This record gives sequence, C-alpha cells and structure tokens, in this order.
Amino acid sequence: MRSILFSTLYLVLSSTLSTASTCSNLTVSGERFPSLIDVSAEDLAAGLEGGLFTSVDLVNAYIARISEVNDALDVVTEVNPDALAIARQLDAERANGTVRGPLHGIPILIKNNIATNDKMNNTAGSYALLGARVPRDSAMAAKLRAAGVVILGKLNLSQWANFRSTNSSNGWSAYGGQVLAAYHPMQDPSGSSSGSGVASDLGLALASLGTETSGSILSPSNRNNVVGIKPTVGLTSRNLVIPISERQDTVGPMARSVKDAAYVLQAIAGVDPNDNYTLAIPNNGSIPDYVAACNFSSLRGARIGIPANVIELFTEGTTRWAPELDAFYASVDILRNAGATIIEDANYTAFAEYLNSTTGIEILNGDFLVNLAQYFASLTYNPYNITNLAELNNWTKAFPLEEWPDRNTEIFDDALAQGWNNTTPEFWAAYQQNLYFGGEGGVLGALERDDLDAVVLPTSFSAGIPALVGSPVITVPMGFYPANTTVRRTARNLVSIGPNVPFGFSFLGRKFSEASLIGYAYAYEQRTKARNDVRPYILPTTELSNVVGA
Ligand SMILES: *[C@@H]1O[C@H](CO)[C@@H](O)[C@H](O)[C@H]1NC(C)=O
Ligand SMILES: *[C@@H]1O[C@H](CO)[C@@H](O)[C@H](O)[C@H]1NC(C)=O
Ligand SMILES: *[C@@H]1O[C@H](CO)[C@@H](O)[C@H](O)[C@H]1NC(C)=O
Ligand SMILES: *[C@@H]1O[C@H](CO)[C@@H](O)[C@H](O)[C@H]1NC(C)=O
Ligand SMILES: *[C@@H]1O[C@H](CO)[C@@H](O)[C@H](O)[C@H]1NC(C)=O
Ligand SMILES: *[C@@H]1O[C@H](CO)[C@@H](O)[C@H](O)[C@H]1NC(C)=O
Ligand SMILES: *[C@@H]1O[C@H](CO)[C@@H](O)[C@H](O)[C@H]1NC(C)=O
Ligand SMILES: *[C@@H]1O[C@H](CO)[C@@H](O)[C@H](O)[C@H]1NC(C)=O
Ligand SMILES: *[C@@H]1O[C@H](CO)[C@@H](O)[C@H](O)[C@H]1NC(C)=O
Ligand SMILES: *[C@@H]1O[C@H](CO)[C@@H](O)[C@H](O)[C@H]1NC(C)=O
Ligand SMILES: *[C@@H]1O[C@H](CO)[C@@H](O)[C@H](O)[C@H]1NC(C)=O
Ligand SMILES: CC(=O)N[C@H]1CO[C@H](CO)[C@@H](O)[C@@H]1O
Repeated sequence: MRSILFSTLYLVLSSTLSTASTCSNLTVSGERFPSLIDVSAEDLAAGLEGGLFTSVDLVNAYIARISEVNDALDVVTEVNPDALAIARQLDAERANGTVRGPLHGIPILIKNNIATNDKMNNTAGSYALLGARVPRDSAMAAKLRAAGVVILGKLNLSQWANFRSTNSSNGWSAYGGQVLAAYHPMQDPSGSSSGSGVASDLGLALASLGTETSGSILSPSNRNNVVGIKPTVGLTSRNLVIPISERQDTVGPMARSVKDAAYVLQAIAGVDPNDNYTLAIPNNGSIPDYVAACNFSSLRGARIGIPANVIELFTEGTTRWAPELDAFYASVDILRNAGATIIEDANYTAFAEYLNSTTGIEILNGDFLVNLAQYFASLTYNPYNITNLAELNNWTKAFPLEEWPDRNTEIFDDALAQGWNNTTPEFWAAYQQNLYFGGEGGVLGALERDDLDAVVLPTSFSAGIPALVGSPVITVPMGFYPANTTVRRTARNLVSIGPNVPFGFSFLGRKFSEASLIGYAYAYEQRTKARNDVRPYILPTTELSNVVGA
C-alpha cells in the first residue's frame, strides 16, 4: 500500500525535481557534492533544500557504498526494498513545500533488533525470527519515519545483542555473518551494535541506531571512531525492540559527530504509551533542544569528576591501556583549558564490591526470561512458534545455521538454570544491590558527593556502572592505537587491539541529563576533531557526483 502510493506521487512530481538537481549552482561547505565520509546532517539538509541533490540520489549513493564494502565487512543484513520509493515520496513532499524536519529525506540505518512493519525482517541475527511479523512499526521506526528519515536498511549485530554465547565473537550473527571494522584487517568491531558502528563510520548512511544493555552502543562507537549516545533508559521507547532487559535496554544514535547524534536523538526521544519507562521523562515528557545544546563554550564552569579508583582497577598490573590512558589525561587537560573544574578522585565507592558480585548478570537473566517471552507473544506471525527462552535454546541447538555447538548457548543455559526471573522475590534483592552499585556506590553517588555536572572515563571503562541504573553516557572519538602497537587477537582470531584501532572519551551524567552531556561532548569534540586523524583502510568510493543525473 505504502509503496504504491509513493510511486504515484513520484510520477506527478519527478520532473520538477530532476531539474532542480541538475541546474543548481549552490554548494555545501564549498562543494557541490559533500564527501559522504565527512558529510553532516546540516550539509545534507542544505543540499536537499538547495536542490543540489535529492533524497533518491542519497539512497542510490548509499546503496552503492553498502555494495562496495558489504562482502568484506558484513555490515548490512538487509537493504530496505522500499527505500527508493520512500525517498521519492519525501522528495515530492519537499518539492511541494513540506519539510517534516531537519532529517527530511536523509537515510539512516537501524540495528537488526528494531522492528519495522515492512518488507524487512527483525531477527536479532537469528534464523528463529526470519520471516516473523510484528503488528506495527516499533516506536523508533515510527518516529524516524515521522521525522522524514529514510530507513535504509538493517544492520548486523552480535547475535541476540550478545546474550546467547560465551564463545562467539563480537559482530557475529547466524543470519548476518561476521561484521568487521575498518581500521585494521580482521578488526573486531566490538558489539553488540557492531554494524551500527561500522555503517556510521564509513558513511553507509548519515547515521545509525544502536541499542545498549551494557556497553552495546558505547563499545562499538569506541572501536569504530564514532560518537555514540547511550540515552537514559526510558528516554527512547523500546517497544518492539528485541529485548534483553527492560531495566537496562535503551536505543540511541551512533553518528560521526555530536551534532548529528543530537539531531537523531531529537527525532527518537519521547513518551510512548507502549513503553511505560518513557513516562519517567521529566517536564511532562517535553524533550530539550539537543541541537541547541551543541555549544562551544559549554565546558566553562562545569564540574567534572574522574573516578580514579575505576581507572586503577581496570589498569593495574598491565601497560596495555597506556595509549588510551595517555590520550584520556591529555583530554582532561583540554576540558580544564576549556574552563572546566576537574575533581580528580570522584571515586565509585562500591566499585571493587561490584566487580566481585554476580547481581549484574542475575538481573539480566531475570528480565530476559520474561521480556523475551513478551516479545515472542507480540508477534503476529512467528515462524517456528517459539514462545520462550527454553524453546529458543532447544531450537538454536537443533538448527545447523546457528552454528551450535561451535558457538555455544551458555548465556541461554545459565539464564534458564538460574531458576528465578523478574517476577520472583530473589530478583528484588539482587536488583536493590545493583541500584546501590550504580547509584550511591557508583556514578550517581559520585555526581552527588562532589556536586558534579559529569564524570569522565576512557570509553573502554565507562559502560558497566551506568548500565545498572539506566543513566546516560556519550562517547566521542579520542584517538587511535599507535603504529608500534602489538596486535592482540581474540579466540576467533579477530584483532581487538592493533595499530590504528580507535578509542573514545566518555561523559557520564544523571538520568535525563543528555542535553548537558551533549554540550560537554560537543565542546570537547570541536577542540580535538580526533576522528579525522586516521582514515579507515577500507573505504567506499561512491559519492553523490557518481549518481546525480545518472
Ligand atoms: C553561480 O555561482 C557563481 C559564483 O558564486 C555566481 O557568480 C553566479 O552568479 C551563480 N550563477 C547562478 C545562475 O546562480
Ligand atoms: C502538497 O501540498 C498540499 C497542501 O499542503 C497537500 O494537500 C498535498 O497532499 C501535497 N502533495 C504532496 C505530494 O505532498
Ligand atoms: C525477510 O526474510 C524473508 C525470508 O523469510 C526473505 O524472503 C525476505 O527477502 C527478507 N526481507 C528482506 C528485505 O531481505
Ligand atoms: C503501563 O502501566 C499501566 C499501569 O500499571 C498498565 O496498565 C499498562 O499495561 C502498562 N503498559 C505497558 C505497555 O506496559
Ligand atoms: C580514589 O581512588 C584513588 C585510586 O584508587 C585513590 O588513590 C584515592 O585515595 C581515592 N580517593 C578517595 C577520596 O577515596
Ligand atoms: C570478594 O568476595 C570474596 C569472597 O566472597 C570476599 O572475601 C571479599 O571480601 C570480596 N571483596 C570485595 C572487595 O568485596
Ligand atoms: C517466571 O517465574 C515464575 C515463577 O517461577 C513462573 O511462574 C513464570 O512462568 C516465569 N516466567 C517466564 C516467562 O519464564
Ligand atoms: C505454528 O503454529 C501454527 C498454528 O498452530 C501451525 O499452523 C504451524 O504449522 C506451526 N509452525 C511450526 C513451524 O510448527
Ligand atoms: C529442551 O530439550 C531438552 C533435552 O532434549 C528437554 O529435556 C526439554 O524438555 C526441552 N525443552 C523444551 C522447552 O522443549
Ligand atoms: C564453544 O564452546 C563449546 C562448549 O560450550 C565447545 O563445544 C566449542 O568447541 C567451543 N567453540 C570454540 C571455537 O571454542
Ligand atoms: C611505541 O612507541 C612509543 C613512543 O614512540 C613508546 O613510548 C612505546 O613504549 C612503544 N610501544 C611499544 C608497544 O613498543
Ligand atoms: C544485504 C547483504 O549483503 N546481506 C548479506 C549479509 O551477510 C550474509 C552473510 O555473509 C550474506 O549472506 C547476505 O547476503
């Protein structure tokens, strides 16, 4: 229905558009066709508005770029078969004077655990869900469409958002293959939003959506040289997102700049009656202006803390982190020079106790058992009639393409063996312990105790504690491992650390403090522009100049 409607509108209006795109004399940042590896949301909006190129041109260019790299890197699992028709419709709307917002006509890719009610599958990388149907778009997909975004396709990920196996690899899924990152041959892309990191980095779309339960946006942003925003749990709806934990899951943008990430967050944040956690958004659910928060001066007067004991516990007894630590302390000097006050020992008082505890995984197990069953129950077509984790586990072991037993199901097995879920009394004791580790004994306590505006950490160490309490984190590209770095490989021979492998700098804050964190992240980013210091070794070459008028 949708695509027939879109094609009809295109027939009416396409002639106007092709004229606009070939005769214009305008430029974006001095170029007629801005380079798609560097282009910003504002560049694309200006080019679309000025008639330099169309949304159809953008879709064609990005699909060609995906084709160039996908055999080597397995980033995209599915290109949206309706993307061109949707782009034509959005071009027609623009020609007719309707611009839905700053992202109108701009392609974005989404992780393959965020459902769309269209021709694309939502699988979390498992054949168990190939062909499954959902009753409607996820809230995230609906919001992107309402903002005029072209949902260009689905991104590969660590299967089940890394909640199946203890001996798989980051970025591997049965359905999508092995994602690789682009800074070193066979580079581990990190995960679980692996494809989301690589796609934004290489300009396979303007930006992407990832999801995080504990590190799944921050870690692949860290290793793919992009900005990632892990929003407060409840700022973005998880309705019809394949879950791990209602207490920890969150959806956020991964982009090449803080401002682009802010534009995407603006489009996806907000109350959704299908996700009660969004009712916690303050100020009656009104969303701050995240783009206006991108202010060069925002670090002036900010009180920023460093949890020194966290860094110590991660790094003691090894020199492997030296390049990240050196870059981190140099970045702290940049914050100081930008007018921030630095508090050097804003420690997480319960961090050692947390490292010694098992409540983190127990809460995820307890939620997963219930939340996964709820997702299966929400399907309108369920290809294998799987209703719960016990059935999924058996199905996975019996379906050869799932590569069991080489990739084990130990996380499924352990969750099933726990014997209790989030409806049982054991859960609540463990959950209170988690809230203490993340709260008074963790990041929220550090913020209160020293009256801080934010806490900063190397992104390699930033994710675990905020995950427990659902508080936000933003990572910004900070640097790259130097040429003399000794290559480290994972059990499956991926390069986790090596020359040119990127890393990031994280800002952590109170719940719903995204606007402030975006301000600090932007002020830091603009002073370093570290993302530009190293280019990927593999890059797509198709540009708008190759497709406009073709
Ligand atoms: C094209 O751009 C040039 C240089 O900016 C300007 O002098 C010229 O008037 C423009 N032509 C049109 C048709 O807008
Ligand atoms: C063009 O704009 C008019 C008036 O806003 C609207 O009624 C019509 O549906 C629009 N057509 C398209 C193709 O967007
Ligand atoms: C979704 O999966 C089905 C197999 O069940 C396949 O036929 C279809 O092409 C897939 N959709 C896309 C967009 O790849
Ligand atoms: C939200 O909470 C209300 C009140 O507890 C409940 O009736 C409703 O089912 C919940 N909605 C969802 C989507 O969980
Ligand atoms: C914070 O942790 C550091 C490193 O472990 C330690 O040296 C310092 O004494 C701690 N500060 C406070 C106030 O506990
Ligand atoms: C870690 O656990 C062990 C064994 O339960 C205990 O003896 C030790 O004191 C704990 N350490 C911390 C820092 O909690
Ligand atoms: C959760 O645990 C309760 C109590 O043991 C049990 O009745 C229920 O079936 C479990 N729910 C799921 C989805 O496993
Ligand atoms: C799933 O259940 C439906 C309805 O009971 C049935 O028609 C279908 O054959 C079942 N599919 C599988 C793979 O068992
Ligand atoms: C899974 O397989 C095991 C071993 O065959 C069996 O005992 C168990 O009942 C199965 N569970 C379900 C839910 O089918
Ligand atoms: C993964 O673990 C399973 C057992 O849990 C084992 O059979 C398999 O060989 C392991 N695969 C690799 C590559 O280590
Ligand atoms: C790499 O070179 C730097 C300085 O050039 C040196 O400090 C560092 O120790 C070297 N690292 C390794 C692993 O050789
Ligand atoms: C769209 C696309 O290229 N999908 C590919 C993703 O990776 C798997 C496994 O390598 C391929 O089979 C798909 O064709």
